[in-house]
Amino acid sequence: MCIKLCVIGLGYIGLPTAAMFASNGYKVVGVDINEELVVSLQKGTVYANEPDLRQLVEETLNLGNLIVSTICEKADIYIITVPTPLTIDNKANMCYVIQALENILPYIEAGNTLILESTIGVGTMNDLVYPLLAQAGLNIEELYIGYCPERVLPGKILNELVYNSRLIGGMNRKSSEKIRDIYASFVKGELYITEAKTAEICKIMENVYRDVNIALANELMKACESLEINVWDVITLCNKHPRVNIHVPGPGVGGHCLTIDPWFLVEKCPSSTTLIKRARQINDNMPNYIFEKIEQIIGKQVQQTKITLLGMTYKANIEDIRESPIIKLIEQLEYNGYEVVVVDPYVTSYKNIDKNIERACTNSSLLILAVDHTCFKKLSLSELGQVMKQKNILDTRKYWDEEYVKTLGFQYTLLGDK
Ligand code: SAJ
Repeated sequence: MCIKLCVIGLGYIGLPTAAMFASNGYKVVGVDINEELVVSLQKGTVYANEPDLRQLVEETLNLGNLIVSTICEKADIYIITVPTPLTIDNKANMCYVIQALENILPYIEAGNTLILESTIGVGTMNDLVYPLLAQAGLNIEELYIGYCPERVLPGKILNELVYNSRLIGGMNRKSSEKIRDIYASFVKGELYITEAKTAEICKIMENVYRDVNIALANELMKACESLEINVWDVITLCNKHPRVNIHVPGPGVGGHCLTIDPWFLVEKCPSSTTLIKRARQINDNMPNYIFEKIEQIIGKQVQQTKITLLGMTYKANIEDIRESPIIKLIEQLEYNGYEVVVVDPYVTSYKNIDKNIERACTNSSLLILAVDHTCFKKLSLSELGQVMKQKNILDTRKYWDEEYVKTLGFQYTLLGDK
């Protein structure tokens, strides 16, 4: 008989996870509170732009191995993949996790497995999940419970779901082993068993590591600007050292992970996380730094000044705009009276978007490479330069070749250069 699995939360992680289990022998019910999303999935419409995801979801829906609903059902395994946002004062907001647990409570019974994948603060399994189940009258010793954080990179989700290693922090050994066997149905990476608390802090630290390193790259970039050194050369040369890996500076850090997870640790251990907090602040301030650079380039001439941005997603080649630093930059420019037009083929509905690149550049005083989408390589800068009011370019990602852009008659400013 087929094992039934219920995935609560059909977002960036939940939908691919549900489809993956559904194509590997499980009968999966995907549950989401968003009725519009569920109805469109039921009709077979998949909006996700993640490579190969649409096809996998369509296949599993058509075969009936995946069904979607707004209501939880009785199952053998429950997996929670809901968002864990921040409160206004940068604390972990567990309301969706609690809501998901409450939805499961009427159905879960002895012998079932409960897995939490959402990023959570250290101690959440012990202090929130187990007590909530116990208070509902369940004997948690008769369940298999564990924390198994996702680790996949947007843009490569399906591939990384299969090939990345995973951590499994079970409530006890038998829970961890049970959960390991469940993921082994499609994961080809290693499945490491550890304590729930260890898995919780590992998940957060992986993103902290990246955030702090990006802040370091952004600090180096500012230092290089003031010392009139090209930061991109510095990074390339430093990274020739076998144990150095300086990250990439840019207009800021976005997405639902690096901007949020570090705060979960700061909340728990404020006195020992000053570096982590400072890194967050440095990265959060980058749109402001770019704004000041823009004013240096065009000289605070706000009246009827149009600025064109290439890209507004939180990183290259994806459609996700959550916590994008470019949105903060757009807002700051508009607040200061600039006319801002954005070209981003991955984004359809945002007030500043213009699909027509030539119209977006017409009369513009500055073209900013904000997100390094590969598709911008096809643009004809020489044609765009002809319709611009002033031929200024600000490149925040070392996207173009300086010499080439200058031969087209542009004033070229590279972030992190002399
Ligand atoms: N960025 C830089 N410089 C860099 C690297 C990234 O400015 O050198 C910026 C990006 O432009 C973007 C932000 O940082 O705005 C975050 O991008 P990312 O590619 O570092 O990470 P995410 O948020 O897309 O995904 C991360 C991943 N974590 C790690 O690589 C440690 C992913 O594996 C996690 O599953 C995901 O967070 C998550 O859900 O936690």
